[in-house]
Amino acid sequence: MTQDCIFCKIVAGGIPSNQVYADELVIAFHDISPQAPTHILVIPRKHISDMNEASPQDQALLGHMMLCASKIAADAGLAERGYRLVLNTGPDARQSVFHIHLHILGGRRLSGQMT
Ligand code: DGP
Repeated sequence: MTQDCIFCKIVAGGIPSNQVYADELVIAFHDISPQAPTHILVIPRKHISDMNEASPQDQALLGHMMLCASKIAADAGLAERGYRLVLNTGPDARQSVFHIHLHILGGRRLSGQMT
């Protein structure tokens, strides 16, 4: 837990979230500012600021986040039509919360632009 991290506070239950999944390593909840009909964030319970801070020790955790995202997307009905997974790192990517999170975006035809 990092004192000033909003996502650490969500993990600790100090800030409410619309949670859709939780296990011993990650939680997932709806984004407060959805960019698509379905916009869910998957975050590790462990505080990792961004991908620059991730280490080989986090390999299994990061893989677990990806596999949880695919299960959550399937449970949300996105498997057939598809969805996008996004993980922003740093200012050029416009990362705004410095606790790693995987965006699951779906429920509409997304832009062909990756930028
Ligand atoms: P990023 O730009 O990749 O750092 O995305 C951060 C996302 O986190 C952004 O889409 C809005 C979301 N967010 C920020 N604060 C909160 C919050 O308190 N609750 C929820 N559910 N989402 C939040």
